[in-house]
Amino acid sequence: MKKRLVAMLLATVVACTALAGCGSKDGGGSSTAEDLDNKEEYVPAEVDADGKVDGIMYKEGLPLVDEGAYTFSIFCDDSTSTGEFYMLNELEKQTNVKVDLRYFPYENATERMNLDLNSGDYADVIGGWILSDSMILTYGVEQGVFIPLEDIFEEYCPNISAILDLPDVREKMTAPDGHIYTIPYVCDDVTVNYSPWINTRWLENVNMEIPKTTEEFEAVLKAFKEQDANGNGDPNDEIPFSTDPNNKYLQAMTGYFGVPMDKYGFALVDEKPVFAATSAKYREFLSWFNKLYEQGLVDPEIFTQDSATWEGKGNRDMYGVSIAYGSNEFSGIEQTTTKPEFDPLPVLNADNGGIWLRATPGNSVYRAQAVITDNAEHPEIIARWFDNAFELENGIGCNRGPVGVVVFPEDNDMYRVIDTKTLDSETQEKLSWSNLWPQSLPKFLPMKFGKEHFIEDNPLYDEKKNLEETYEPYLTKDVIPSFWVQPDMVEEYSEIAQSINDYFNEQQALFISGEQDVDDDSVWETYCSGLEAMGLSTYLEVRGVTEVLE
Ligand SMILES: [Ca+2]
Repeated sequence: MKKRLVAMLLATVVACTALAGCGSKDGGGSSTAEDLDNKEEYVPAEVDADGKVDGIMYKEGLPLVDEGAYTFSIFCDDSTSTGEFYMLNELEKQTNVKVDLRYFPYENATERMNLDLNSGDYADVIGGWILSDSMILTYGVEQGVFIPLEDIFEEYCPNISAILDLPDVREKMTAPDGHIYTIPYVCDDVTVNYSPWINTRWLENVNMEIPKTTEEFEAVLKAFKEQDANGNGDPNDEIPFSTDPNNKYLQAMTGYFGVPMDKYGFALVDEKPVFAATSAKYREFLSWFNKLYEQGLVDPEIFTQDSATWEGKGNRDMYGVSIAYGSNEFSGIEQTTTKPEFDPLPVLNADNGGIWLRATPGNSVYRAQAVITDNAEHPEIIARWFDNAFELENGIGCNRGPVGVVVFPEDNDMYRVIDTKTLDSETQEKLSWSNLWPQSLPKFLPMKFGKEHFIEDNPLYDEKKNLEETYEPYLTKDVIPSFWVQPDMVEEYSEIAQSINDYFNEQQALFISGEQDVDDDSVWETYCSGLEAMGLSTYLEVRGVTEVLE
């Protein structure tokens, strides 16, 4: 469950980096850098004789307020099977602050957030993977709906300030107008996020080895389709290849042809970012993958199914290969101490230039994860509430489970993590990762803390570690660089980025499914000129990418 949620989160954040998520296009016209920096200076209030700021918040220590004195609302995308988040209740006990949490599944949350923002009836905090850089720019820099936080952090938030002082963090968090609009979310991260996983039991059943080239891969998929690979007696219920509907990552396989691409069509070639969505190599990938599709080797619902359908088929042992963050997301096989049936599909054609895009350098700074809006009364209470959530033992609670219940301090700053399977099933569920904390919201543990300070009673087999080790020799050295759009370009860029991204995805589906013939030069030309007509040159200029790969 843990890995599965991380998966969803990571996928979506990548999406948010360039995606223009905002529905509002009437943000007051174009702005210049000068007229943007006229936000009211934050003036810290006096502290009264009770040690309270504004007569409500204790400036230091816990609780933050007197009982019943303050409630704020958080809107985010998330889910919980119990209807509660364990650590939110713990934080309420510590701070006396009540949280009115409004959460929606990722699929519906963006639409709901846009409705709220347009109506003016939005929450005090908006957070999660539904936020994006362009929303920070539109609603923060341009409109002032999201408020600048740097002075509040400076005045009241020692933990957040320490996080901002970590290498590169403050720089990445600071918007082009010099303000910080979000609560920082800094964490250890994986070098490979979404990748194909192959069923080794099926391979044994069809008597084949793990494929190493695109030709061998095709032969394996054919064997999966033609034989009773899952061994249930029915030779026709196998689906050789599928992918996570929310994180398809199909274009990543252009790396097998030498161009490791991200979901926006950017790639690193000789470690330099280029736009590759009109390149011959991407076209070669599409043509290859269309042939797999035409032979019935690809899930016919790949472009239409939702997560539940994908998981359902995986749980019924119908998938030979699927792209996913972790194999248990779709296999339904519970993680144990031993290796699961699924292995990482190696980077194909590795002996012939096959390469994979490095997702992160091993850690990530998420700068569009939680904002405080101008509807919030006493934003400093909210900032301190997050600051308290970032205290070490609260961070442990949000990441692994509450201290004293799941995690126990030992000597030398070490913490023992018990096997939660030893607890009764109700407690297990209450303390499962997705019920600890809205995992789409910022949380914090010092870098590598889990690796260096946790002693696991029952360490689960780490398939992501196996994946990372398998891929490391074939990963790009760098990652696609992040960027901020200059304030005067925000509106224009948002619209262009949204249309280009939608078009890129639509066209990819049409080419793969064969509704458009990728091998027809005039069709390909029309696709390429479609991108140009949408403002590709402006899009690339804003992102500082100068090369369009041919
Ligand atoms: Ca079968």
